[in-house]
Amino acid sequence: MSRRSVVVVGLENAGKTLSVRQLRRVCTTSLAERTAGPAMSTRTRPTTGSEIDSFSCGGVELKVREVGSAFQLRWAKWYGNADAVLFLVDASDPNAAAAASTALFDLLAETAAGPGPDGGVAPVPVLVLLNKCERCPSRDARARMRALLHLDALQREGRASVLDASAATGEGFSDVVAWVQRACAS
Ligand SMILES: Nc1nc2c(ncn2[C@@H]2O[C@H](COP(=O)(O)OP(=O)(O)OP(=O)(O)O)[C@@H](O)[C@H]2O)c(=O)[nH]1
Ligand SMILES: [Mg+2]
Repeated sequence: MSRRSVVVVGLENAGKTLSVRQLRRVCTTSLAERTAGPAMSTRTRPTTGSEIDSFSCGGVELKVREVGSAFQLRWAKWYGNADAVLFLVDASDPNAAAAASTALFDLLAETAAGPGPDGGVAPVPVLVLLNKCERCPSRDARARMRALLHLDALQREGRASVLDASAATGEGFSDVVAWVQRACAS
């Protein structure tokens, strides 16, 4: 089975750990099992450093590494070996949007730089996950968050993909898995 590596980054409390749990759940169980089985626990602990989980997903062995915001200045260290990067945003917290936007633009500068004398990493596909979307059900709230993060322009320019999701309810995660599989297939 081929192996692929996914890196999950984002500000503190954005939902990185729960998203990895949800990703594993969608990859390793059927919809019928998820519907009939017990709800997934949403309790997490803050991650110190980085955490790795491995599971198979559509015939590929995925190694998923969460890297906490405390390591933000060193995130690029992990992009070089990644096939895909998920950037998690707490879409229900507009107060965190400015910091998230800065972190996202730094990330995109690093992931798009390509190898070169000035030390970039190979280009890697980036998915911005607007998490906790069940907390901001209104179209206006979602549009405001997209605007604060300049996501429409980033999508238009092909610099990042964007999906709404909720790691708590699982909403949007089949699309997340489909995106990861596409990114890892290329
Ligand atoms: N309502 C809601 N809560 C969520 C969602 N995703 C995560 N949470 C909650 O947000 C809190 C933080 O989630 P984590 O997954 O630990 O976030 P994290 O980004 O890994 O946090 P750090 O590792 O501390 O940086 C927990 O209480 C989760 O249950 C979501 O989609 N909706
Ligand atoms: Mg965590």
